Parts: sequence; structure tokens; C-alpha cells
Amino acid sequence: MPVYYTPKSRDHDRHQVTVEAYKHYRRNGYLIVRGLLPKEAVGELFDLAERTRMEKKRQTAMQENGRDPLKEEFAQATRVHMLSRIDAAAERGLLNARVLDVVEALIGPDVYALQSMMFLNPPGKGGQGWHQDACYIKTHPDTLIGAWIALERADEENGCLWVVPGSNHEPVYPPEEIGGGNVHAVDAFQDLHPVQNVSHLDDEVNTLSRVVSRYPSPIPVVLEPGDVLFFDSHLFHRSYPNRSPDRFRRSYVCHYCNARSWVPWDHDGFEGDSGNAKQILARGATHLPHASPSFGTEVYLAERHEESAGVRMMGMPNGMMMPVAEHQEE
Ligand SMILES: O=C(O)CCC(=O)C(=O)O
Repeated sequence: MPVYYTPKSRDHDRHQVTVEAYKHYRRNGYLIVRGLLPKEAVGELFDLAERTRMEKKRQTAMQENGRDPLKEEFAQATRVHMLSRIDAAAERGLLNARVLDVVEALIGPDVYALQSMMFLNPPGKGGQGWHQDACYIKTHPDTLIGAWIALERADEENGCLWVVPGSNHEPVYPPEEIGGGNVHAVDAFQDLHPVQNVSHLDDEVNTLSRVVSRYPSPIPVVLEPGDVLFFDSHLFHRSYPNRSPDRFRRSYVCHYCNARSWVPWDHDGFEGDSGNAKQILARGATHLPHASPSFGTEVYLAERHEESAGVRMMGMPNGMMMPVAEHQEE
């Protein structure tokens, strides 16, 4: 009896993406989903941001007392990477089912969760100049996507993200300083030129700004708590320092890719030929090595029968071809 191939979906408060939203993402390279995270999920991440901030304050105080001078750089940071490897709430944020619902629709069905970053951005701090995320994290095929989760209002004053709609159709420009960086197939392009100082706040020295200037004006992404911006890893984007006198700009930013991609990257380094084994399988299935959640956060993976199923096209009585799953014998 043929079984139609139906990639996984589970009952939870599932967010389903509209066809219009999917097309918007493909066309423009970004998608804003308003109110995607429920209050409780935002609250948990906001508390985590506060715990992180207080820990930094404590470390700064220790340092001022001369007890821990080497922590200076860490204490100055406005963002903290990979809390999801050491904190259960941060892991729940990275693997939030409603965020993954959208990622599944945009680049899935099989999803790796790669990276989490907690941004604190106090008044006067933060900001990152024009860049494309794929130049920092290589995935082959190139399927990286970012999810920027607002934990409080983000606007022009406190340093929200700005994006260049449509720039997702550009290749990734190789950063000269790191010998081309993570750009795929550099030699396959005739006129792909290197850029200097990507991510630098000053457009005079960050030469990716010259490519940005060929587009209509970039747009600010103003978000309320619980809104999420999904953005393609080729999209030109940036943020500015927080100019507000008294507001923070806390946000939680995560990166994912299709779990059928080779990922020669891991935040903490990796041994061997790939970093795949360090990436959490967050949806579906993969034939590649992968990690599981460390704190037991539930993820919706393919059922065993789906995982072991091959798919072939089969002629139907009405003359149409249909994809049909073929199960391996147990
Ligand atoms: O939120 C920010 O300030 C910068 C985030 C960003 O550009 C990124 O995650 O790629």
C-alpha cells in the first residue's frame, strides 16, 4: 500500500506561513512575523537577558576591584554568543517551535539549529555595519537563515536592524581580510570583487556600502516584543549603536540552515571534516551527523517510518505522477 510522502508536522500552537509571506521572503530576502512568540517565551528570554546583564555587571565590578582584569573584553561586550550551549532557557529560545515552524517553511523541511546570540545593547553601545551573514557561517548548499527575536521594542533610536530589500539575490562578496572568507564558488564568478571591512560601522571604510548604494534606501525593521524578523544570509543588513539615553535594545538572534547541508563551521571549533556533529537537528531528519538538545528541549523530528522512507515517483490511475514513500523492511 503506497504511503504519500508527508514531511513532518506536529500539533502545537503551529504557525503556518502563507504563500504570500513565502513569496515575500523569496523576493525581498526577509520576512517579519508579528507576535510570533507568546508572552511567556519572550518573558523567559528577557529574564535570561537580564541575568546575563547582571552577570556582566558583577564581572565588571570584580574587574574594577582589580580581581579579574582579563575579563575586560568580555565585560565590555554587548552580545553574548551561544548561551544555548550552557543554559536551558537559551536552548528553549533557539528551539522555539513557532520560530522553527517558519524556518521549516522557508528553508526546510529539515532544520539544523546552529547559533544563538543574546544582544544587550545598552544606551550608547552596540551596532554592526553592513554585512552578509553567509560570509561568517558557511553552509553548503548555502541555506543559512537568521531569526531576529525582539525582546523589547527595537526602533531607529535604540539601534534596530536595517535591511536592503532584494539584496538577498546578490552573491556573497568576499571579505579581503580573511582571504575570501566563507564565500562559496568564488572562482565561478567573473566579476565578483572583494570588499573591505565588512561589519565596520563606518560606511567610508566598509566597502560593502558601495554595493548597498546601488539599491533604493534601506529600511529600518521596527519590532515589538515577540515579533521576529527572518532574513536570508545573503541579505545586506546592519544595525546602529543605541542612541537612546535610557533604553536598552535586547534581542535574541539565532541562525539555522537546512539539515541536508554540509556545515564546515562550529562556534566552539570542530574536529575533523565538518562541524555537522555539533549542530542540533531541530526539525525533520538528516543523513548527516548531528547533535541533540542538551537540556531536553522537545524538537519535532521525522517519525522513524518517514526517516527510513525512500521516495519515488509513481504513476497513478488518473495518469498523474505522485511522490510515494517506500519503507525499508524492519
Ligand atoms: O542585532 C544587531 O545589532 C546585529 C545582528 C546581525 O547583524 C546579525 O545577527 O547578523
